[in-house]
Amino acid sequence: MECLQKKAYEIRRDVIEMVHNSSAGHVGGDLSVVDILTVLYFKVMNVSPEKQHCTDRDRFILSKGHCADALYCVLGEKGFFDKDEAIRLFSTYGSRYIGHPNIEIPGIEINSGSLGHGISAGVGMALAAKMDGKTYRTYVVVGDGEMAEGSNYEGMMAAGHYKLDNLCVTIDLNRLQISGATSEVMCSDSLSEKFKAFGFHVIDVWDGNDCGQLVKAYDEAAAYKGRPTAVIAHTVKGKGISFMENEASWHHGVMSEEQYSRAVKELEEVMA
Ligand SMILES: Cc1ncc(C[n+]2csc(CCOP(=O)(O)OP(=O)(O)O)c2C)c(N)n1
Ligand SMILES: [Mg+2]
Repeated sequence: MECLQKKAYEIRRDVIEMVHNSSAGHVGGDLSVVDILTVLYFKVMNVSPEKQHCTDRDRFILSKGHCADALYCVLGEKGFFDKDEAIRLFSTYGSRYIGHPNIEIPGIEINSGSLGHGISAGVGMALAAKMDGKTYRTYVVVGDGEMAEGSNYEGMMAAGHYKLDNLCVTIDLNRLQISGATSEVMCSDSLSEKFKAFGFHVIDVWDGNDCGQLVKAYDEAAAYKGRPTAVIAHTVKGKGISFMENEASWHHGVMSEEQYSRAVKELEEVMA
């Protein structure tokens, strides 16, 4: 297995541990976004614990903030804090590792979890870079269910208006949201056309759980000048655990001991 993909699977393993340990978290969306986060943090973005106060660091916003547990596992793996401590303390009373990202945690740029704000916040960061003559790039990850929030479209309009080619929005398109299929809850079809209409360069990644395909897309985004980029990543919610894949009930499902053992076994077989 390719090195980056292997890391994504190791992080999946951490996510399963964190979610099982806490009986909390959003395992379905974590497993769909893990490859995107792994590629961004370990291949694409100029971020590190040493550079966390450097003004030229790239900026990252997990707009689908309910998947904080996946982000904590990635940030821990990257060395921003003790990953084992985060796994142990996630969602426990008094812990800073709460269920949605917050800026008390090293590496987190902005609080999120109230869906629909990440694109606008990213526009602000990207516009600030242009105004200050800085070269950093801003990366935002949104969910497809989240695209039902109207505020996203104001952010997209501003990104296109200001030609923010230093902004890259990734849509984790897993076709499910909290209570069922996006097609039933609130249709999120034609996202490519919607982003294009607001002036984005759009890249479809047909397997958004394939690190190789994601790396290519982010290389193209970084090279593209004059427009912001939207990477539409076609993912599988619950990816990697057979009984969780494409099942809305695993949005924030809690595993029994037997399910936990099966999940660990399945991941270890892939990584072997
Ligand atoms: C403003 C707001 N409304 C509702 C919610 C409750 N909520 C949490 S997750 C979620 C579904 C998100 O679905 P999607 O963006 O597709 O995420 P994913 O499938 O990647 O988990 C909802 C509605 C919220 N967090 N914020
Ligand atoms: Mg979704």
